[in-house]
Amino acid sequence: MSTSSNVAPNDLSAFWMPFTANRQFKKSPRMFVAAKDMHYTTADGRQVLDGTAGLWCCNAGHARPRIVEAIANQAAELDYAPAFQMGHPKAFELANRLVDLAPDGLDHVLFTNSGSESVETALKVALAYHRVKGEGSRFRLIGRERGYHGVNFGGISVGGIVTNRKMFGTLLTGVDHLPHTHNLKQNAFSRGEPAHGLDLADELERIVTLHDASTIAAVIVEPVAGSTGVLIPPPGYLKRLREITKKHGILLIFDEVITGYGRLGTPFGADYFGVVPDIMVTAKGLTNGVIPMGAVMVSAEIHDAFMQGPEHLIEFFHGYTYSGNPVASAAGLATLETYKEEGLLTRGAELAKKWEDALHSLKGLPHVIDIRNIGLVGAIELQPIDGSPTKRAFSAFLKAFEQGLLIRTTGDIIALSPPLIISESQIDQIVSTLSGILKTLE
Ligand code: PXG
Repeated sequence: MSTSSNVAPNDLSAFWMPFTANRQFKKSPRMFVAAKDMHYTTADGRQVLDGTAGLWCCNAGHARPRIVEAIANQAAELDYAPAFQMGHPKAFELANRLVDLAPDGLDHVLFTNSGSESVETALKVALAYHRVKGEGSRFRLIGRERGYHGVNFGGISVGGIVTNRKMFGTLLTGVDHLPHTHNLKQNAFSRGEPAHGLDLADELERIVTLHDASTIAAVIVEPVAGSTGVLIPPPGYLKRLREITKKHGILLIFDEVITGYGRLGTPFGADYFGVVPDIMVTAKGLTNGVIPMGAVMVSAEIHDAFMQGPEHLIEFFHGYTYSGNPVASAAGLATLETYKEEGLLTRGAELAKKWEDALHSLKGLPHVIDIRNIGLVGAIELQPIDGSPTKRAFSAFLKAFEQGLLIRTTGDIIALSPPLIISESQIDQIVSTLSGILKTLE
């Protein structure tokens, strides 16, 4: 039985695990076998409080009845319908619901199966849009240092995490990067948006001057960079990117794979920051992480630019076998219903102050060099062990798991993003567990 706690290492060899130290893991595996609401159950029967909503995706918590039921019913009723040249009602219904939820101006939806595919879709829409408008010279894509946009070639090209890029050759050509906004010197221990760094948005003007606006198709950023350790922009930063892109006819893409579906206490990061992009990339929380699905929302202007020419011709040569898959669509509809019924897309705003105070109470503990928070996202940055970066935070991860708490670490940063159903006492539990661990770390 591969679900027991004492699985022999040989049983684990076939699965080459993603973003995992495979040999280390397989020597001492950590297995979840069940989940309900705020907790996982381990193979040896322990309860583990989910401090990360899985991987930033189970925003409504685990095994929520409406979602479970919707998936089962849909699989029995219509398991699959061809995605090309055929349709089924739930994909259209879900697209309509998403347009209702998205900021005004984002009126059409393309479905994918992951954040990575949503990113590729958005980049391709942006390039093709300029071309159908007769501006095919706009081929450049601008990302940001420390950005994470999934693992496919477009995403790692505009992304800015060196370990994800350096093994893979020339990537996409014609890509440039904005500087990241992380500034420990001036902004450490900021509560919410940090004060310094607005001028970093003006770097976009420098990039436009360097390449000329007529060569640039789009700028893609995460409203809050998640994977790279919760980097929160200073006030006005995203507004300024919006102004500059608009001025130069460049599309602005928000990658909301993490910030979407309530994570910041608003439906989307665009709502939190009051900035509407031309394209919004989502996934994860769309189906509560239960069934893989992504959705890319685009403006009517972009969509309508493609709807020219003879009506019998395909307007955009892109899509996936599983775009708008019936079971995924049913999961998405049930997830949105659950969010609505329980007010989860704004619950993060109600808890934000409690969350902020709880996290910042860890200031002053050993090795803690920064604490960041926004909505229901948090990060605790640790001083790396000299010569052994990542070890200190990873050992915090292992200790937390032993003590019944799931956290995420990236480099020497602990990232937290609990399900939006978390209670105040569970927030206290996260912080007191971490407090104990930080005091004992090497
Ligand atoms: N964009 C952003 C902003 C993401 O955070 C992706 C795209 C890619 O999504 P897929 O579904 O293809 O993985 C992501 C994914 C972490 C962590 O712990 C973050 C992600 C995935 C796994 C772990 O920070 N983000």
